[in-house]
Amino acid sequence: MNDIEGVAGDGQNQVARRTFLKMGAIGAAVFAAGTAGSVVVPDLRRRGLWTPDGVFDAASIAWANAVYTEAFPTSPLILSPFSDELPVPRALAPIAKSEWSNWAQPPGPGLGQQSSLGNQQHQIWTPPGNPVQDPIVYHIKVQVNQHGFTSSQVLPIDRFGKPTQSFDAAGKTYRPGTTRTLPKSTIHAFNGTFPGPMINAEYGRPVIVRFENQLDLNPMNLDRQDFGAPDLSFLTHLHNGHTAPESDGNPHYSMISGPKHHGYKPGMWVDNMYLNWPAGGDDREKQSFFWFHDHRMDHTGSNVYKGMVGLYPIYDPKNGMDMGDERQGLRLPGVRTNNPDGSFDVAYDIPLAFYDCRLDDGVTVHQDIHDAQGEFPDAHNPRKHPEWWGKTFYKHFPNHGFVGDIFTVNGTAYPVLEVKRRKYRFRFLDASLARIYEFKLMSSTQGPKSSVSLGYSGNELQGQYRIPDGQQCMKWTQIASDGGLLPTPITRDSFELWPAKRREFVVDFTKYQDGTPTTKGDVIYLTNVMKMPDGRMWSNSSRFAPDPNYKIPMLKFVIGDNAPDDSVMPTGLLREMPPIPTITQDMLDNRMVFEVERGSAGGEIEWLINGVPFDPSTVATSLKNPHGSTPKAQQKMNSFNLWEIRNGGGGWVHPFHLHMEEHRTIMRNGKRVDVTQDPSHPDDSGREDLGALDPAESVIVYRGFRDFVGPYVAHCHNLAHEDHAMMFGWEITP
Ligand SMILES: [Cu+2]
Repeated sequence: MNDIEGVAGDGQNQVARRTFLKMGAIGAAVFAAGTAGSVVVPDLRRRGLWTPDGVFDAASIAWANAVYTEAFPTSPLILSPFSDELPVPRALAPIAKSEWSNWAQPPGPGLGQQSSLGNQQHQIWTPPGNPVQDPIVYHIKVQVNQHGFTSSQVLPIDRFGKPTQSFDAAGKTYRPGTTRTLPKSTIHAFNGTFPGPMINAEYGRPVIVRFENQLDLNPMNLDRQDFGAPDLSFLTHLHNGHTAPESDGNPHYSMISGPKHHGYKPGMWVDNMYLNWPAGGDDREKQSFFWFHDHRMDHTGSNVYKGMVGLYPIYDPKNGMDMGDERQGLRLPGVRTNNPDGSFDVAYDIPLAFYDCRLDDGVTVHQDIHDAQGEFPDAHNPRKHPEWWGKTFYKHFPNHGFVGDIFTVNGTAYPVLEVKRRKYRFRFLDASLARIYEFKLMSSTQGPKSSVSLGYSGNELQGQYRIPDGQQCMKWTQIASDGGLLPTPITRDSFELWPAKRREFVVDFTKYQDGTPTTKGDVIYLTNVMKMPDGRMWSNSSRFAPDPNYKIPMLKFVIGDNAPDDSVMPTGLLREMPPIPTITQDMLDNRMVFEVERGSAGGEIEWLINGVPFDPSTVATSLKNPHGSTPKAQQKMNSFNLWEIRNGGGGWVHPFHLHMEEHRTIMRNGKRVDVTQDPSHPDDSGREDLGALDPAESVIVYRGFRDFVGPYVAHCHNLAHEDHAMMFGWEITP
């Protein structure tokens, strides 16, 4: 890789082989980054974690660990939960050809037409077998704006739940017990909204999204606070589209090709081509729900938390199978309206994006090693920021990750949705940095009580409200996971939702699980029963040490009027799975092996894969497989292989995401799960792009590498881990 600006062949970064051998595991990490002339190097050096000969300075590590004592504020208590309506997204309108064809640089298939940099080209413009037609063009501007999570009054509280003082931007201090209106939080977001726009896509109809960086414009002169990529660059990943590298928004690509930078800077644009074409042209590889989010190296977490989230349901019109029309095909809930602008909306088919946040209390010191290293100099950290009271708080901690104490759905805290008495389809997305949820449908006679009023304090306040008398009243019918429709539906009492995962369910609001009909005015709570006090993992869930008192209502459904319903509760085949070949011992022995672990180096590089932090300039190397070889993470185009992902740590969970194609889980913890299911992971039966790894678990997945060539990544989707280099590069070769 000799095309990284300014770092190629930099002899200063070379580590003497002798030194490397003495250094052991930590040294290996340094060595790998150093010899590759990685662009990571200057960053580490800037942070005081790198010395010229590539050896860590012990004192700097100790210092780094000391400042990583994570202190988070307690958000003010929302006094009137379940009064704001759930925002139900509407489809974004495309740009008419008469308009985009007059752009100074319209989208096109030619060399230099893929971005404003003029050095990129779409690998595929028209998918094989598709009619040659213009893609549908959307224009999404990455903008500064502001967002409110609630319209309710709030009561500022401390970590013990006691009323406490609060502040405002003008420097005023308010006495404990004073209720307040929350200021809006500054967001960096797609078209300036959180969540961002929803694109309703269809297989067979390619889409171009022109993402244009306008983050330098700040017409309202909003205070950007002290998180988000400091250089205002972005990189959008459609998670998990079957997408060419130049449109995939991954840092292994962006650092060595295209922008040759962390992302696209203000003033730049990039046309991401979403072919809406299944891997290998195989209908069995079709998916149903993507989302797009920022993927800028080192700041993915802070950019996503600052609002860069968009929704992308994808429908399958072939034979009317899953086209948003409940009278056709699988007859899943959905009533479709075709809009004059070419977009379409589907009623009774609702995406739900989950996101947890913390709001500044004005007394928690903002500290983060990056503050001392030149990021956000205007914040003058470490210090308190009473002027930011009530706005989103985030610091770029590598340690336990980040969990919020206010839970939101589609950008609103504790919303309410009136539903008709009929079936609905819900598309769940965990857009949180680290939080894992476990959802049940519950009824409650006495309704939500604030955790403060129930006597809780500290981490037990997370989620703010509980339903002490909550009882499960309905079951879920799961129809899809990350990889699209499951082979057959799964009936569940509860389900887990890990970061970046999607799962889809049909809920019948006409009756309870015991068969009793619902009546108008009945209330059902979407309830989180997984307690996760920090980014490490859950402390209590249905699978491990259930806490019957932890029942956090997140969304209130109110049963409304009857409505026509032509949908059918699915029972049989949804979608045939693509075939898996006979797995031979030889294939297993030759697999690639990647182990995610918490390294001993601490500080900025404690999260490692195969002993090394992410180096965007090169591909990873497998650990030694049973065959005795250590292959490079390179695959020939149109090949298939087995990859093992191991969680090397006992006390952590990692949602591990593989870009590009959906995989099938073949083995979990040494047992075949394609033959006999693991009850802890029932949807291992479908296809996924994110392996949920419990502590010390391992999975062996079967993957395809079709249709495109070039660099991709795989990484932990706990975004604090990802931003601390728990990622590796891999590539598809011609
Ligand atoms: Cu992780």
